[in-house]
Amino acid sequence: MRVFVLTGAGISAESGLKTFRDNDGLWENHRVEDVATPEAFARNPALVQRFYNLRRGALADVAPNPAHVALARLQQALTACGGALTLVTQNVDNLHERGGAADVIHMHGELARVFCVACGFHWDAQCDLTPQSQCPACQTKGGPRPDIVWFGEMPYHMDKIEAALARADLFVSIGTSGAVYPAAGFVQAARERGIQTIELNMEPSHGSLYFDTAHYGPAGTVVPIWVA
Ligand code: BJW
Repeated sequence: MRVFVLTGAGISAESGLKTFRDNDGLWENHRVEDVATPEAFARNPALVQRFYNLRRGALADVAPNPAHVALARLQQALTACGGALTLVTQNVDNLHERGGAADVIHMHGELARVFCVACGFHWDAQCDLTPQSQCPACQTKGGPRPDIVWFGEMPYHMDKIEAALARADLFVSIGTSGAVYPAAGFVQAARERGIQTIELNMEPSHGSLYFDTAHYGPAGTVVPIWVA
């Protein structure tokens, strides 16, 4: 059995990380769309760096919840009997890894990583970034930026994701609103291949029509029940 799991911000909500489109969807009166774009970074790098510095720092104060742990256990169980669970996340946190999952595919990047726009060097973020931060590889000041896929940029690992989706026997979407492409289109691609599709979310997502089965409720409850 080859299971393809797509996760979004809802799986980390019970760990204490805010989702994007709940409540007012604002960060210090800025819409996510206004701080998570290349244009925002060009316009106000200090603001964008601060947004990501704060979120990176917040990772130390949160822990994986039962949904992260249940998925990791399912991955281990499937691997042990010759199957596979490909875990693709839109999340930039590291809670899947800390919950025990392996080979997590971060299609929208990672808070704990940085890259240099001048030379393309990628590295682990050891400290906060400022517009004066210097690249350790090419020494360019202001080159380092969060290793995050912003609106209008190409998500990471698309070839690997499409190959895993093409091989899957089951597609499961957890904690995502289905508002952001290309991830929002994965369920339709799965259906076109005739594989079963399951949604686990707090509420019906934008793509809810495309799921064969759905279980609605908090991920920390619904995911362990589905895995059991
Ligand atoms: C719970 C819960 C609990 C709550 N338990 N559940 C017009 C039409 C189509 C596409 C476009 C268009 N105009 C522009 C585009 C493209 C654009 C896009 O999709 N825009 C839309 C807004 C329309 N996409 C892009 O630009 C992407 N790149 C791209 O398309 O490149 C071209 C390409 C072409 C062909 C192939 C491939 C590529 C890049 C998208 C980058 C997204 N970046 C962000 C921010 C960066 C990360 C960060 O700073 O953290 O990524 S946006 C933000 O949304 C973040 C998320 O990963 C992403 C998805 O959000 P998610 O995870 O679904 O969160 P929410 O808040 O929306 O939903 C949470 C859900 O959980 C809700 O349903 C809750 O009910 C639920 N929930 N608590 C279970 N306890």
